Order: sequence, then structure tokens, then C-alpha cells
Amino acid sequence: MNASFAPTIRYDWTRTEITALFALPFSDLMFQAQSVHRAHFNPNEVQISTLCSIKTGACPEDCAYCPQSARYDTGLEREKLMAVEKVIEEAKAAKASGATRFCMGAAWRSPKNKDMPYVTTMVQGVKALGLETCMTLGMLDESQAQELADAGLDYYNHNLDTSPEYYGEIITTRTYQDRLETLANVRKAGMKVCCGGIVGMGEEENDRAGLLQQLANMSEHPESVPINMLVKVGGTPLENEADLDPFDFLRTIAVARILMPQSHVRLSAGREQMNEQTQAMAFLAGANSIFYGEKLLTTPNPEANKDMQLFKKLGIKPEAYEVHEDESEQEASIVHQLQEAAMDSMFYNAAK
Ligand code: SAM
Ligand code: DTB
Ligand code: SF4
Repeated sequence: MNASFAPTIRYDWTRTEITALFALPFSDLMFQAQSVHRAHFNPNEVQISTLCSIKTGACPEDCAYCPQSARYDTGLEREKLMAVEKVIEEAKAAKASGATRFCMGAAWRSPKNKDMPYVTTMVQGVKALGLETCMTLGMLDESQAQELADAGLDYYNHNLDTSPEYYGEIITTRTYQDRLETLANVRKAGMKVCCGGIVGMGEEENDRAGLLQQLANMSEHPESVPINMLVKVGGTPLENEADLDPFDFLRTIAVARILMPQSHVRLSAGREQMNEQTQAMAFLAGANSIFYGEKLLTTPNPEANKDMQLFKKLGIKPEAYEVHEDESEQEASIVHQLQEAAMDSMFYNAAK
């Protein structure tokens, strides 16, 4: 990080200021975003997370974008909670292919208390492999958040999805305030927050600005900010939504980077539908995390080899798992060696 250029972190962005960033000439916006990015991160490193759907489909919520809602006929086969051993196997495979974070997602409105012993055992097992852990299980109350934190969960993903104004067009079965409360419970329990949204749902630019304003004015910025491009799934209410112009998507990434300089901004769902050039521009705009592996939760993601070829073309390296100060030097070195080995195998595959 180049501290001399590090801008002050702000939590008081106005909608007018954010709209003005969106309105900048594209090159000016990209330059500003890339400058902020370079002040805080190595611009040639991208964090790699792998998703795993631990409980698929039959969700009671009505999120208009989601293939897993029981209200829409998307042809998805429902699956019950995955066995802990199977989750650990998946995590091992993700680690072997180079991921440093394993994100477990469940199609729940919120976890039931009977589910908690299973999910906390999953956290412990995945963590023991030397991976960062993340879960997204829906709404959490204070005690559930604390249980997950006590089990060692590093991140909790819970998205705001869109602006407060547009939210009611997309979801009616839970409120914006419900989401903010879950996020507050996650923070209070001491976990890191992964929170972002989806673009391309028919919202206006002002809604994209509104989403980013909510995120950037939280008392602590989410450590991880996934920006998803809507994956249009047949049977959902948004299946025929018009495509968002890729430049509008890139502007959203760039503004997120400027508003939340120290957060990892994730180029999330929608990469399968994006060409390499758009993805490269997203990295230039300050995205520095991706979901890696052939599947997101239920929809396709680019093949791992394709991603590694792109990384190679762009000179991007997977970001090493951040080593915490309380870890011993020996442990740090083992983690480093494992990452190097995983990286070698990724680039070897890419060259085939
Ligand atoms: N059920 C939990 C919840 O909604 O809080 C966790 C899983 S849910 C699938 C996680 C996130 O995936 C959603 O908040 C949404 O942002 C994202 N997502 C779901 N379907 C999507 C789609 N078709 N395109 C892009 N993002 C999507
Ligand atoms: C997030 O923001 N995006 C991920 C993760 N958090 C859980 C999920 C994307 C899901 C895309 C649709 C699917 O594969 O079901
Ligand atoms: Fe259920 Fe989550 Fe999908 Fe909404 S986004 S329908 S809560 S799985």
C-alpha cells in the first residue's frame, strides 16, 4: 500500500456526490478508481473465493432474482442440508484448486436453531483446513450470530441487494430494516461483513448510487463488497429483464472502489455472461475478488482454467490469505507455501 496517496476514509457520502461520480467521463472515473485502488492494494492481486450451496432450493422468500425461491418454477431440484463430511470434501477441493476463502450458502429465510450445530461444525471443519470461512444463511438474530462467531466464522454475507427505494420492487417477504439488523448482529458478534448487491434488475442509476451510499455510510465499511450482475434465470420474475450496459456495471464497480477504498470489491455473479475485456476493465475499476469454480450457488460460473488463463494474460496473481499477527511465523510460512503450491497448479492447468 502506498500510504502517502491514501485518501481519508469517509462515512458521510451524499447521494449528490455519488451521482456526480457516476456522471464523470468514463476515463476520469476509471483513473480515479484505479488511483484509490493503488493507494490501498496491490493492483495485480485478486482474492479468490469458492462458493458451495449447502442447502439448495425451496426457499420461502420471494426475491425476484432468485432461482431458489419456492415461489417460482425454475426447474431447480431442491436438496436438503448437505452432510458435514461432504462440505469438508468440497472445501478441500476448493483449496486444492487455489481458493483461500470458502463461502457456504443456504436457501433459507433464516437458520432454524436445530440447524446451528451442523453449520457451526462445518465452520470448524473448513477452518481447520486453513481456509477463511464465510456463510450466507439469511437473517440472523443476535445469538445465532454469536454462535457462528464463536465457531470461528470469519465472514457473514448478507446483501442489501439494491437501494432502499427500489427494494420493494424486488422483495416483499423481508424489509430493508431486517437486513440492516442482521448486519448489525454480525458486526456486534465480531465477524467481518460481506455485503453488496445486484445490478441489472431494472433499477435506475440513482438506485445503484443509493445501494453504494448505504454501504459506504455504514459505521464500518463491509470488508467485502460483492457486486453481482443479475443472472437471469428462466421462471423468475426478472428472467426477461433488459441487459445492463457493461459500462454502467463498470461504473458501479469504480464508484464502489472510490467510496470504500479499503474493502475488497468482488466481481461476483454474472461473469459467465461477461467477456474477458469487461472483466479486465472491472479489475482496472478496482474489483479485487472473484468467485472461482464452475458453479456459483446454482448457476454456472466460468471454468477455472478459463479464469487462470485470464489471470495469466493480465498478470494477475491470487491474493494470499491474509496472515494475522497472532499467527506464528512457522504457521505463516506453511500457509504461504500452500498458496504458492496451489498457484503453481493453477497456472500449470491454465497452460494446458
Ligand atoms: N438465502 C440467503 C439470503 O438471501 O440472505 C443466502 C443465499 S442468497 C442466494 C445470497 C445472495 O445471492 C442474494 O442476496 C443475492 O444478492 C445473490 N443472488 C441470488 N440470485 C442471484 C441472481 N440470479 N443473480 C445475481 N445474484 C443473485
Ligand atoms: C453474493 O453476493 N453472490 C453469491 C454469494 N453472495 C452467495 C451468490 C450468487 C448467486 C447467483 C445465482 C445462483 O448461482 O444461484
Ligand atoms: Fe431465498 Fe436467499 Fe434466494 Fe431470497 S436470495 S429466495 S432468501 S435463497
